[in-house]
Amino acid sequence: MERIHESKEDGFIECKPIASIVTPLGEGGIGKVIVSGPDALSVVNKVFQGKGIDDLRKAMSYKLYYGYIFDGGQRIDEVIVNIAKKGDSFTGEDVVEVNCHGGIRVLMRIHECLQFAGAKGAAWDALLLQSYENNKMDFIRKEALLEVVRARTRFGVKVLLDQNAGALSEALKKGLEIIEKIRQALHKGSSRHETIPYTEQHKGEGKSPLIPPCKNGISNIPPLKKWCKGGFSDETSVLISALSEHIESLLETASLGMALTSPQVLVILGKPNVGKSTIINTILGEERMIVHHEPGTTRDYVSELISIEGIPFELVDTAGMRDTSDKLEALSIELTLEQVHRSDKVIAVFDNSRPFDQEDEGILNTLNSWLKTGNFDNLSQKGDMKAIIPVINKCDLPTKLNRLRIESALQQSACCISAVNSNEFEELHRRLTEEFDTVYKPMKPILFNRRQYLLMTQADILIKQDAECLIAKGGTSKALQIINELKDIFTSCLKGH
Ligand SMILES: Nc1nc2c(ncn2[C@@H]2O[C@H](COP(=O)(O)OP(=O)(O)O)[C@@H](O)[C@H]2O)c(=O)[nH]1
Ligand SMILES: [Mg+2]
Repeated sequence: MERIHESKEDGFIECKPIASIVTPLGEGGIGKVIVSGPDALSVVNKVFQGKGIDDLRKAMSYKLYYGYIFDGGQRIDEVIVNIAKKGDSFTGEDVVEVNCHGGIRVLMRIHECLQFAGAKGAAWDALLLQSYENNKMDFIRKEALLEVVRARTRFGVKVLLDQNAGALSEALKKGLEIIEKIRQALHKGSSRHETIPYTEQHKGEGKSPLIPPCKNGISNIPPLKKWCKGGFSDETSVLISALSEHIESLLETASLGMALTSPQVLVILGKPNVGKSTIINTILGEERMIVHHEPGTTRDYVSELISIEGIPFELVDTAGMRDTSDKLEALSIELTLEQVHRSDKVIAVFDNSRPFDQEDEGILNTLNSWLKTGNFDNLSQKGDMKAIIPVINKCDLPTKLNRLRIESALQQSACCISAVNSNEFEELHRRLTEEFDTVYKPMKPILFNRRQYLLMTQADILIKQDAECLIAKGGTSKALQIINELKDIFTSCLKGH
């Protein structure tokens, strides 16, 4: 938080309120500066002359006050001031909203005046931090609000507003409740001493029908529900199984959540003249790119943000790829490769009206090298064959292309389209969004950033690695340690530390 603690000469510490411009700096009817902190009312009072109120410190919450902001004797702007006292405000501090005219100059001048009057200038998200520090908003809700303002699609806004309203926070709290119940069940179990520890019971036999032998990795451990059913149906097993399923269901939401907050880079690749720019124009629904019948028209790459089923994509058109001695074209090809390497998905385009040739072969080779350098982070399809969508364009013209050659190289069927006639794009859209669960129920918890995803992955690994220690009676101290670790992970996710 930007709140500054300053030492006075007598050692007394004071806290400056923060002043943040919360509307964009640009032309607009209205601009807003928010002052928030213990002395917010007295700071604004120094520069505000109101009609019908001589001292802003006497102002009441939820009331609007009309007046002017003055800098010395000079009138800066006509404003309406809105007050929310500590307890009523979203930051948990006294808040004064100064609503002035929009435009860079007026806003900046008022912001400067407020700083001169004793506020500390800060970016608008410092207000969220203040709100979080005063327990008005948990960390997840703060993260969600920051993403709401950056959201690219209506669907993104809907999902993120739900997370801001507490959908994910509640799911994490539910996880913490289950963890607490496991702790209680473990205590009960350990006081009864009713069964022999797993390690003794199955020592050396390695053929327990219920629990596989202890492993360091998670790979050999089947999903918990499978081996909890078989006989270990005591309370602890059931609760651990419930927690594991809860974590798994949260992890399943991460690819959608992260795609909503950071647009997927979608590169369109193909030899010159296959119709890449035409495909993009059709997807965009307007003639925004240069389409030319001479091969190699797109010299540089052009990118556009688009929404398909509410998922934002950065769609990148590239220069056609082929061997060339032309310096400019060679540079374009280099740029194309750069784009391919930063992409999450690639639409590989081939021309139905021309036979498969060396240039098409070059495209397949580029895709192969991309697959090899792919970033295997488990989350996106990046570096996965499924991240490549083969498209055969110009299907309105007689077929000369060997389609099977492409389909067998890319191990999947191709989408056949005709970009000039805007035909058969539904299948392409379906392929682009099939990895995301776009059927969304209101207030569904969604993991929407890498921090949350990594923490839940950590919890998933921990519970799967050590589940048998949790279930085995007698291993209680180790079990409690695991429970504490799980609690720490969930708490960090919720509270951000
Ligand atoms: N018949 C036919 N022509 C197409 C189709 N798609 C693109 N074209 C034409 O192919 C030429 C090259 O298209 P363009 O999009 O510039 O190709 P790029 O070099 O891959 O970007 C243009 O004359 C387009 O009108 C299609 O589906 N059918
Ligand atoms: Mg082009």
